Amino acid sequence: MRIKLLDLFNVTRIFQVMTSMDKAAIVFSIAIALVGVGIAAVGDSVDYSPTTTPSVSTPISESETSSGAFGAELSAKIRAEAEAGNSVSADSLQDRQAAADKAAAQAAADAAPKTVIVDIPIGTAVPGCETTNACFSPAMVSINAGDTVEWANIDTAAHTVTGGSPAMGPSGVFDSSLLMASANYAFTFDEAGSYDYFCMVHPWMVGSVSVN
Ligand SMILES: [Cu+2]
Repeated sequence: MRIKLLDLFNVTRIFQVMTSMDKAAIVFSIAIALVGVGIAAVGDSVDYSPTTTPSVSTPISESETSSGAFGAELSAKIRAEAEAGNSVSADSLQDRQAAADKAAAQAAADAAPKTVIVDIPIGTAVPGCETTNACFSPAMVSINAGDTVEWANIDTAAHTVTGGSPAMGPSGVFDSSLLMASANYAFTFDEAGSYDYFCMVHPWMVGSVSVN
């Protein structure tokens, strides 16, 4: 079928070429073309019948047919996956490596001791900040054991950062003593727990550190 269509195409081509030829040459060419089609037709039956004959003359059992079909389908699928996989896996390997690096960096950053800054804001020397729990900023911080909290006195007045509470007094765990304007005080919390603190000069100033 394909051959015949091809031949018809060839014949058309031949006619196109023949437009510049004389009448005798045209007749001769048509004869050649028809002979060509005839040979092709014979060739078609000769060439293509043997390929269909063996499948009919040598019966293949159903299991063989299905397993053969399945095997071919499977190998085609594997080949397709391998071909697709080669280009994809290179990219996905890079992606996975990048993700692993990022996760490792994040884990290292999480594991590494951090320093959290807490400001002692301007104006805290007079009452008022306690109404919004803003005498330390932030007034409550959550850290991991081993992390450090660093208080920065950005006020113009002197303050203290003293473990404990105005009601209970100093806990003795940490105490900055008098922290002048623009001075800092840092304390590293090595043990988990909840640590309240206050300013001994201005007892309305309270804050807390939660250590995990
Ligand atoms: Cu104070």
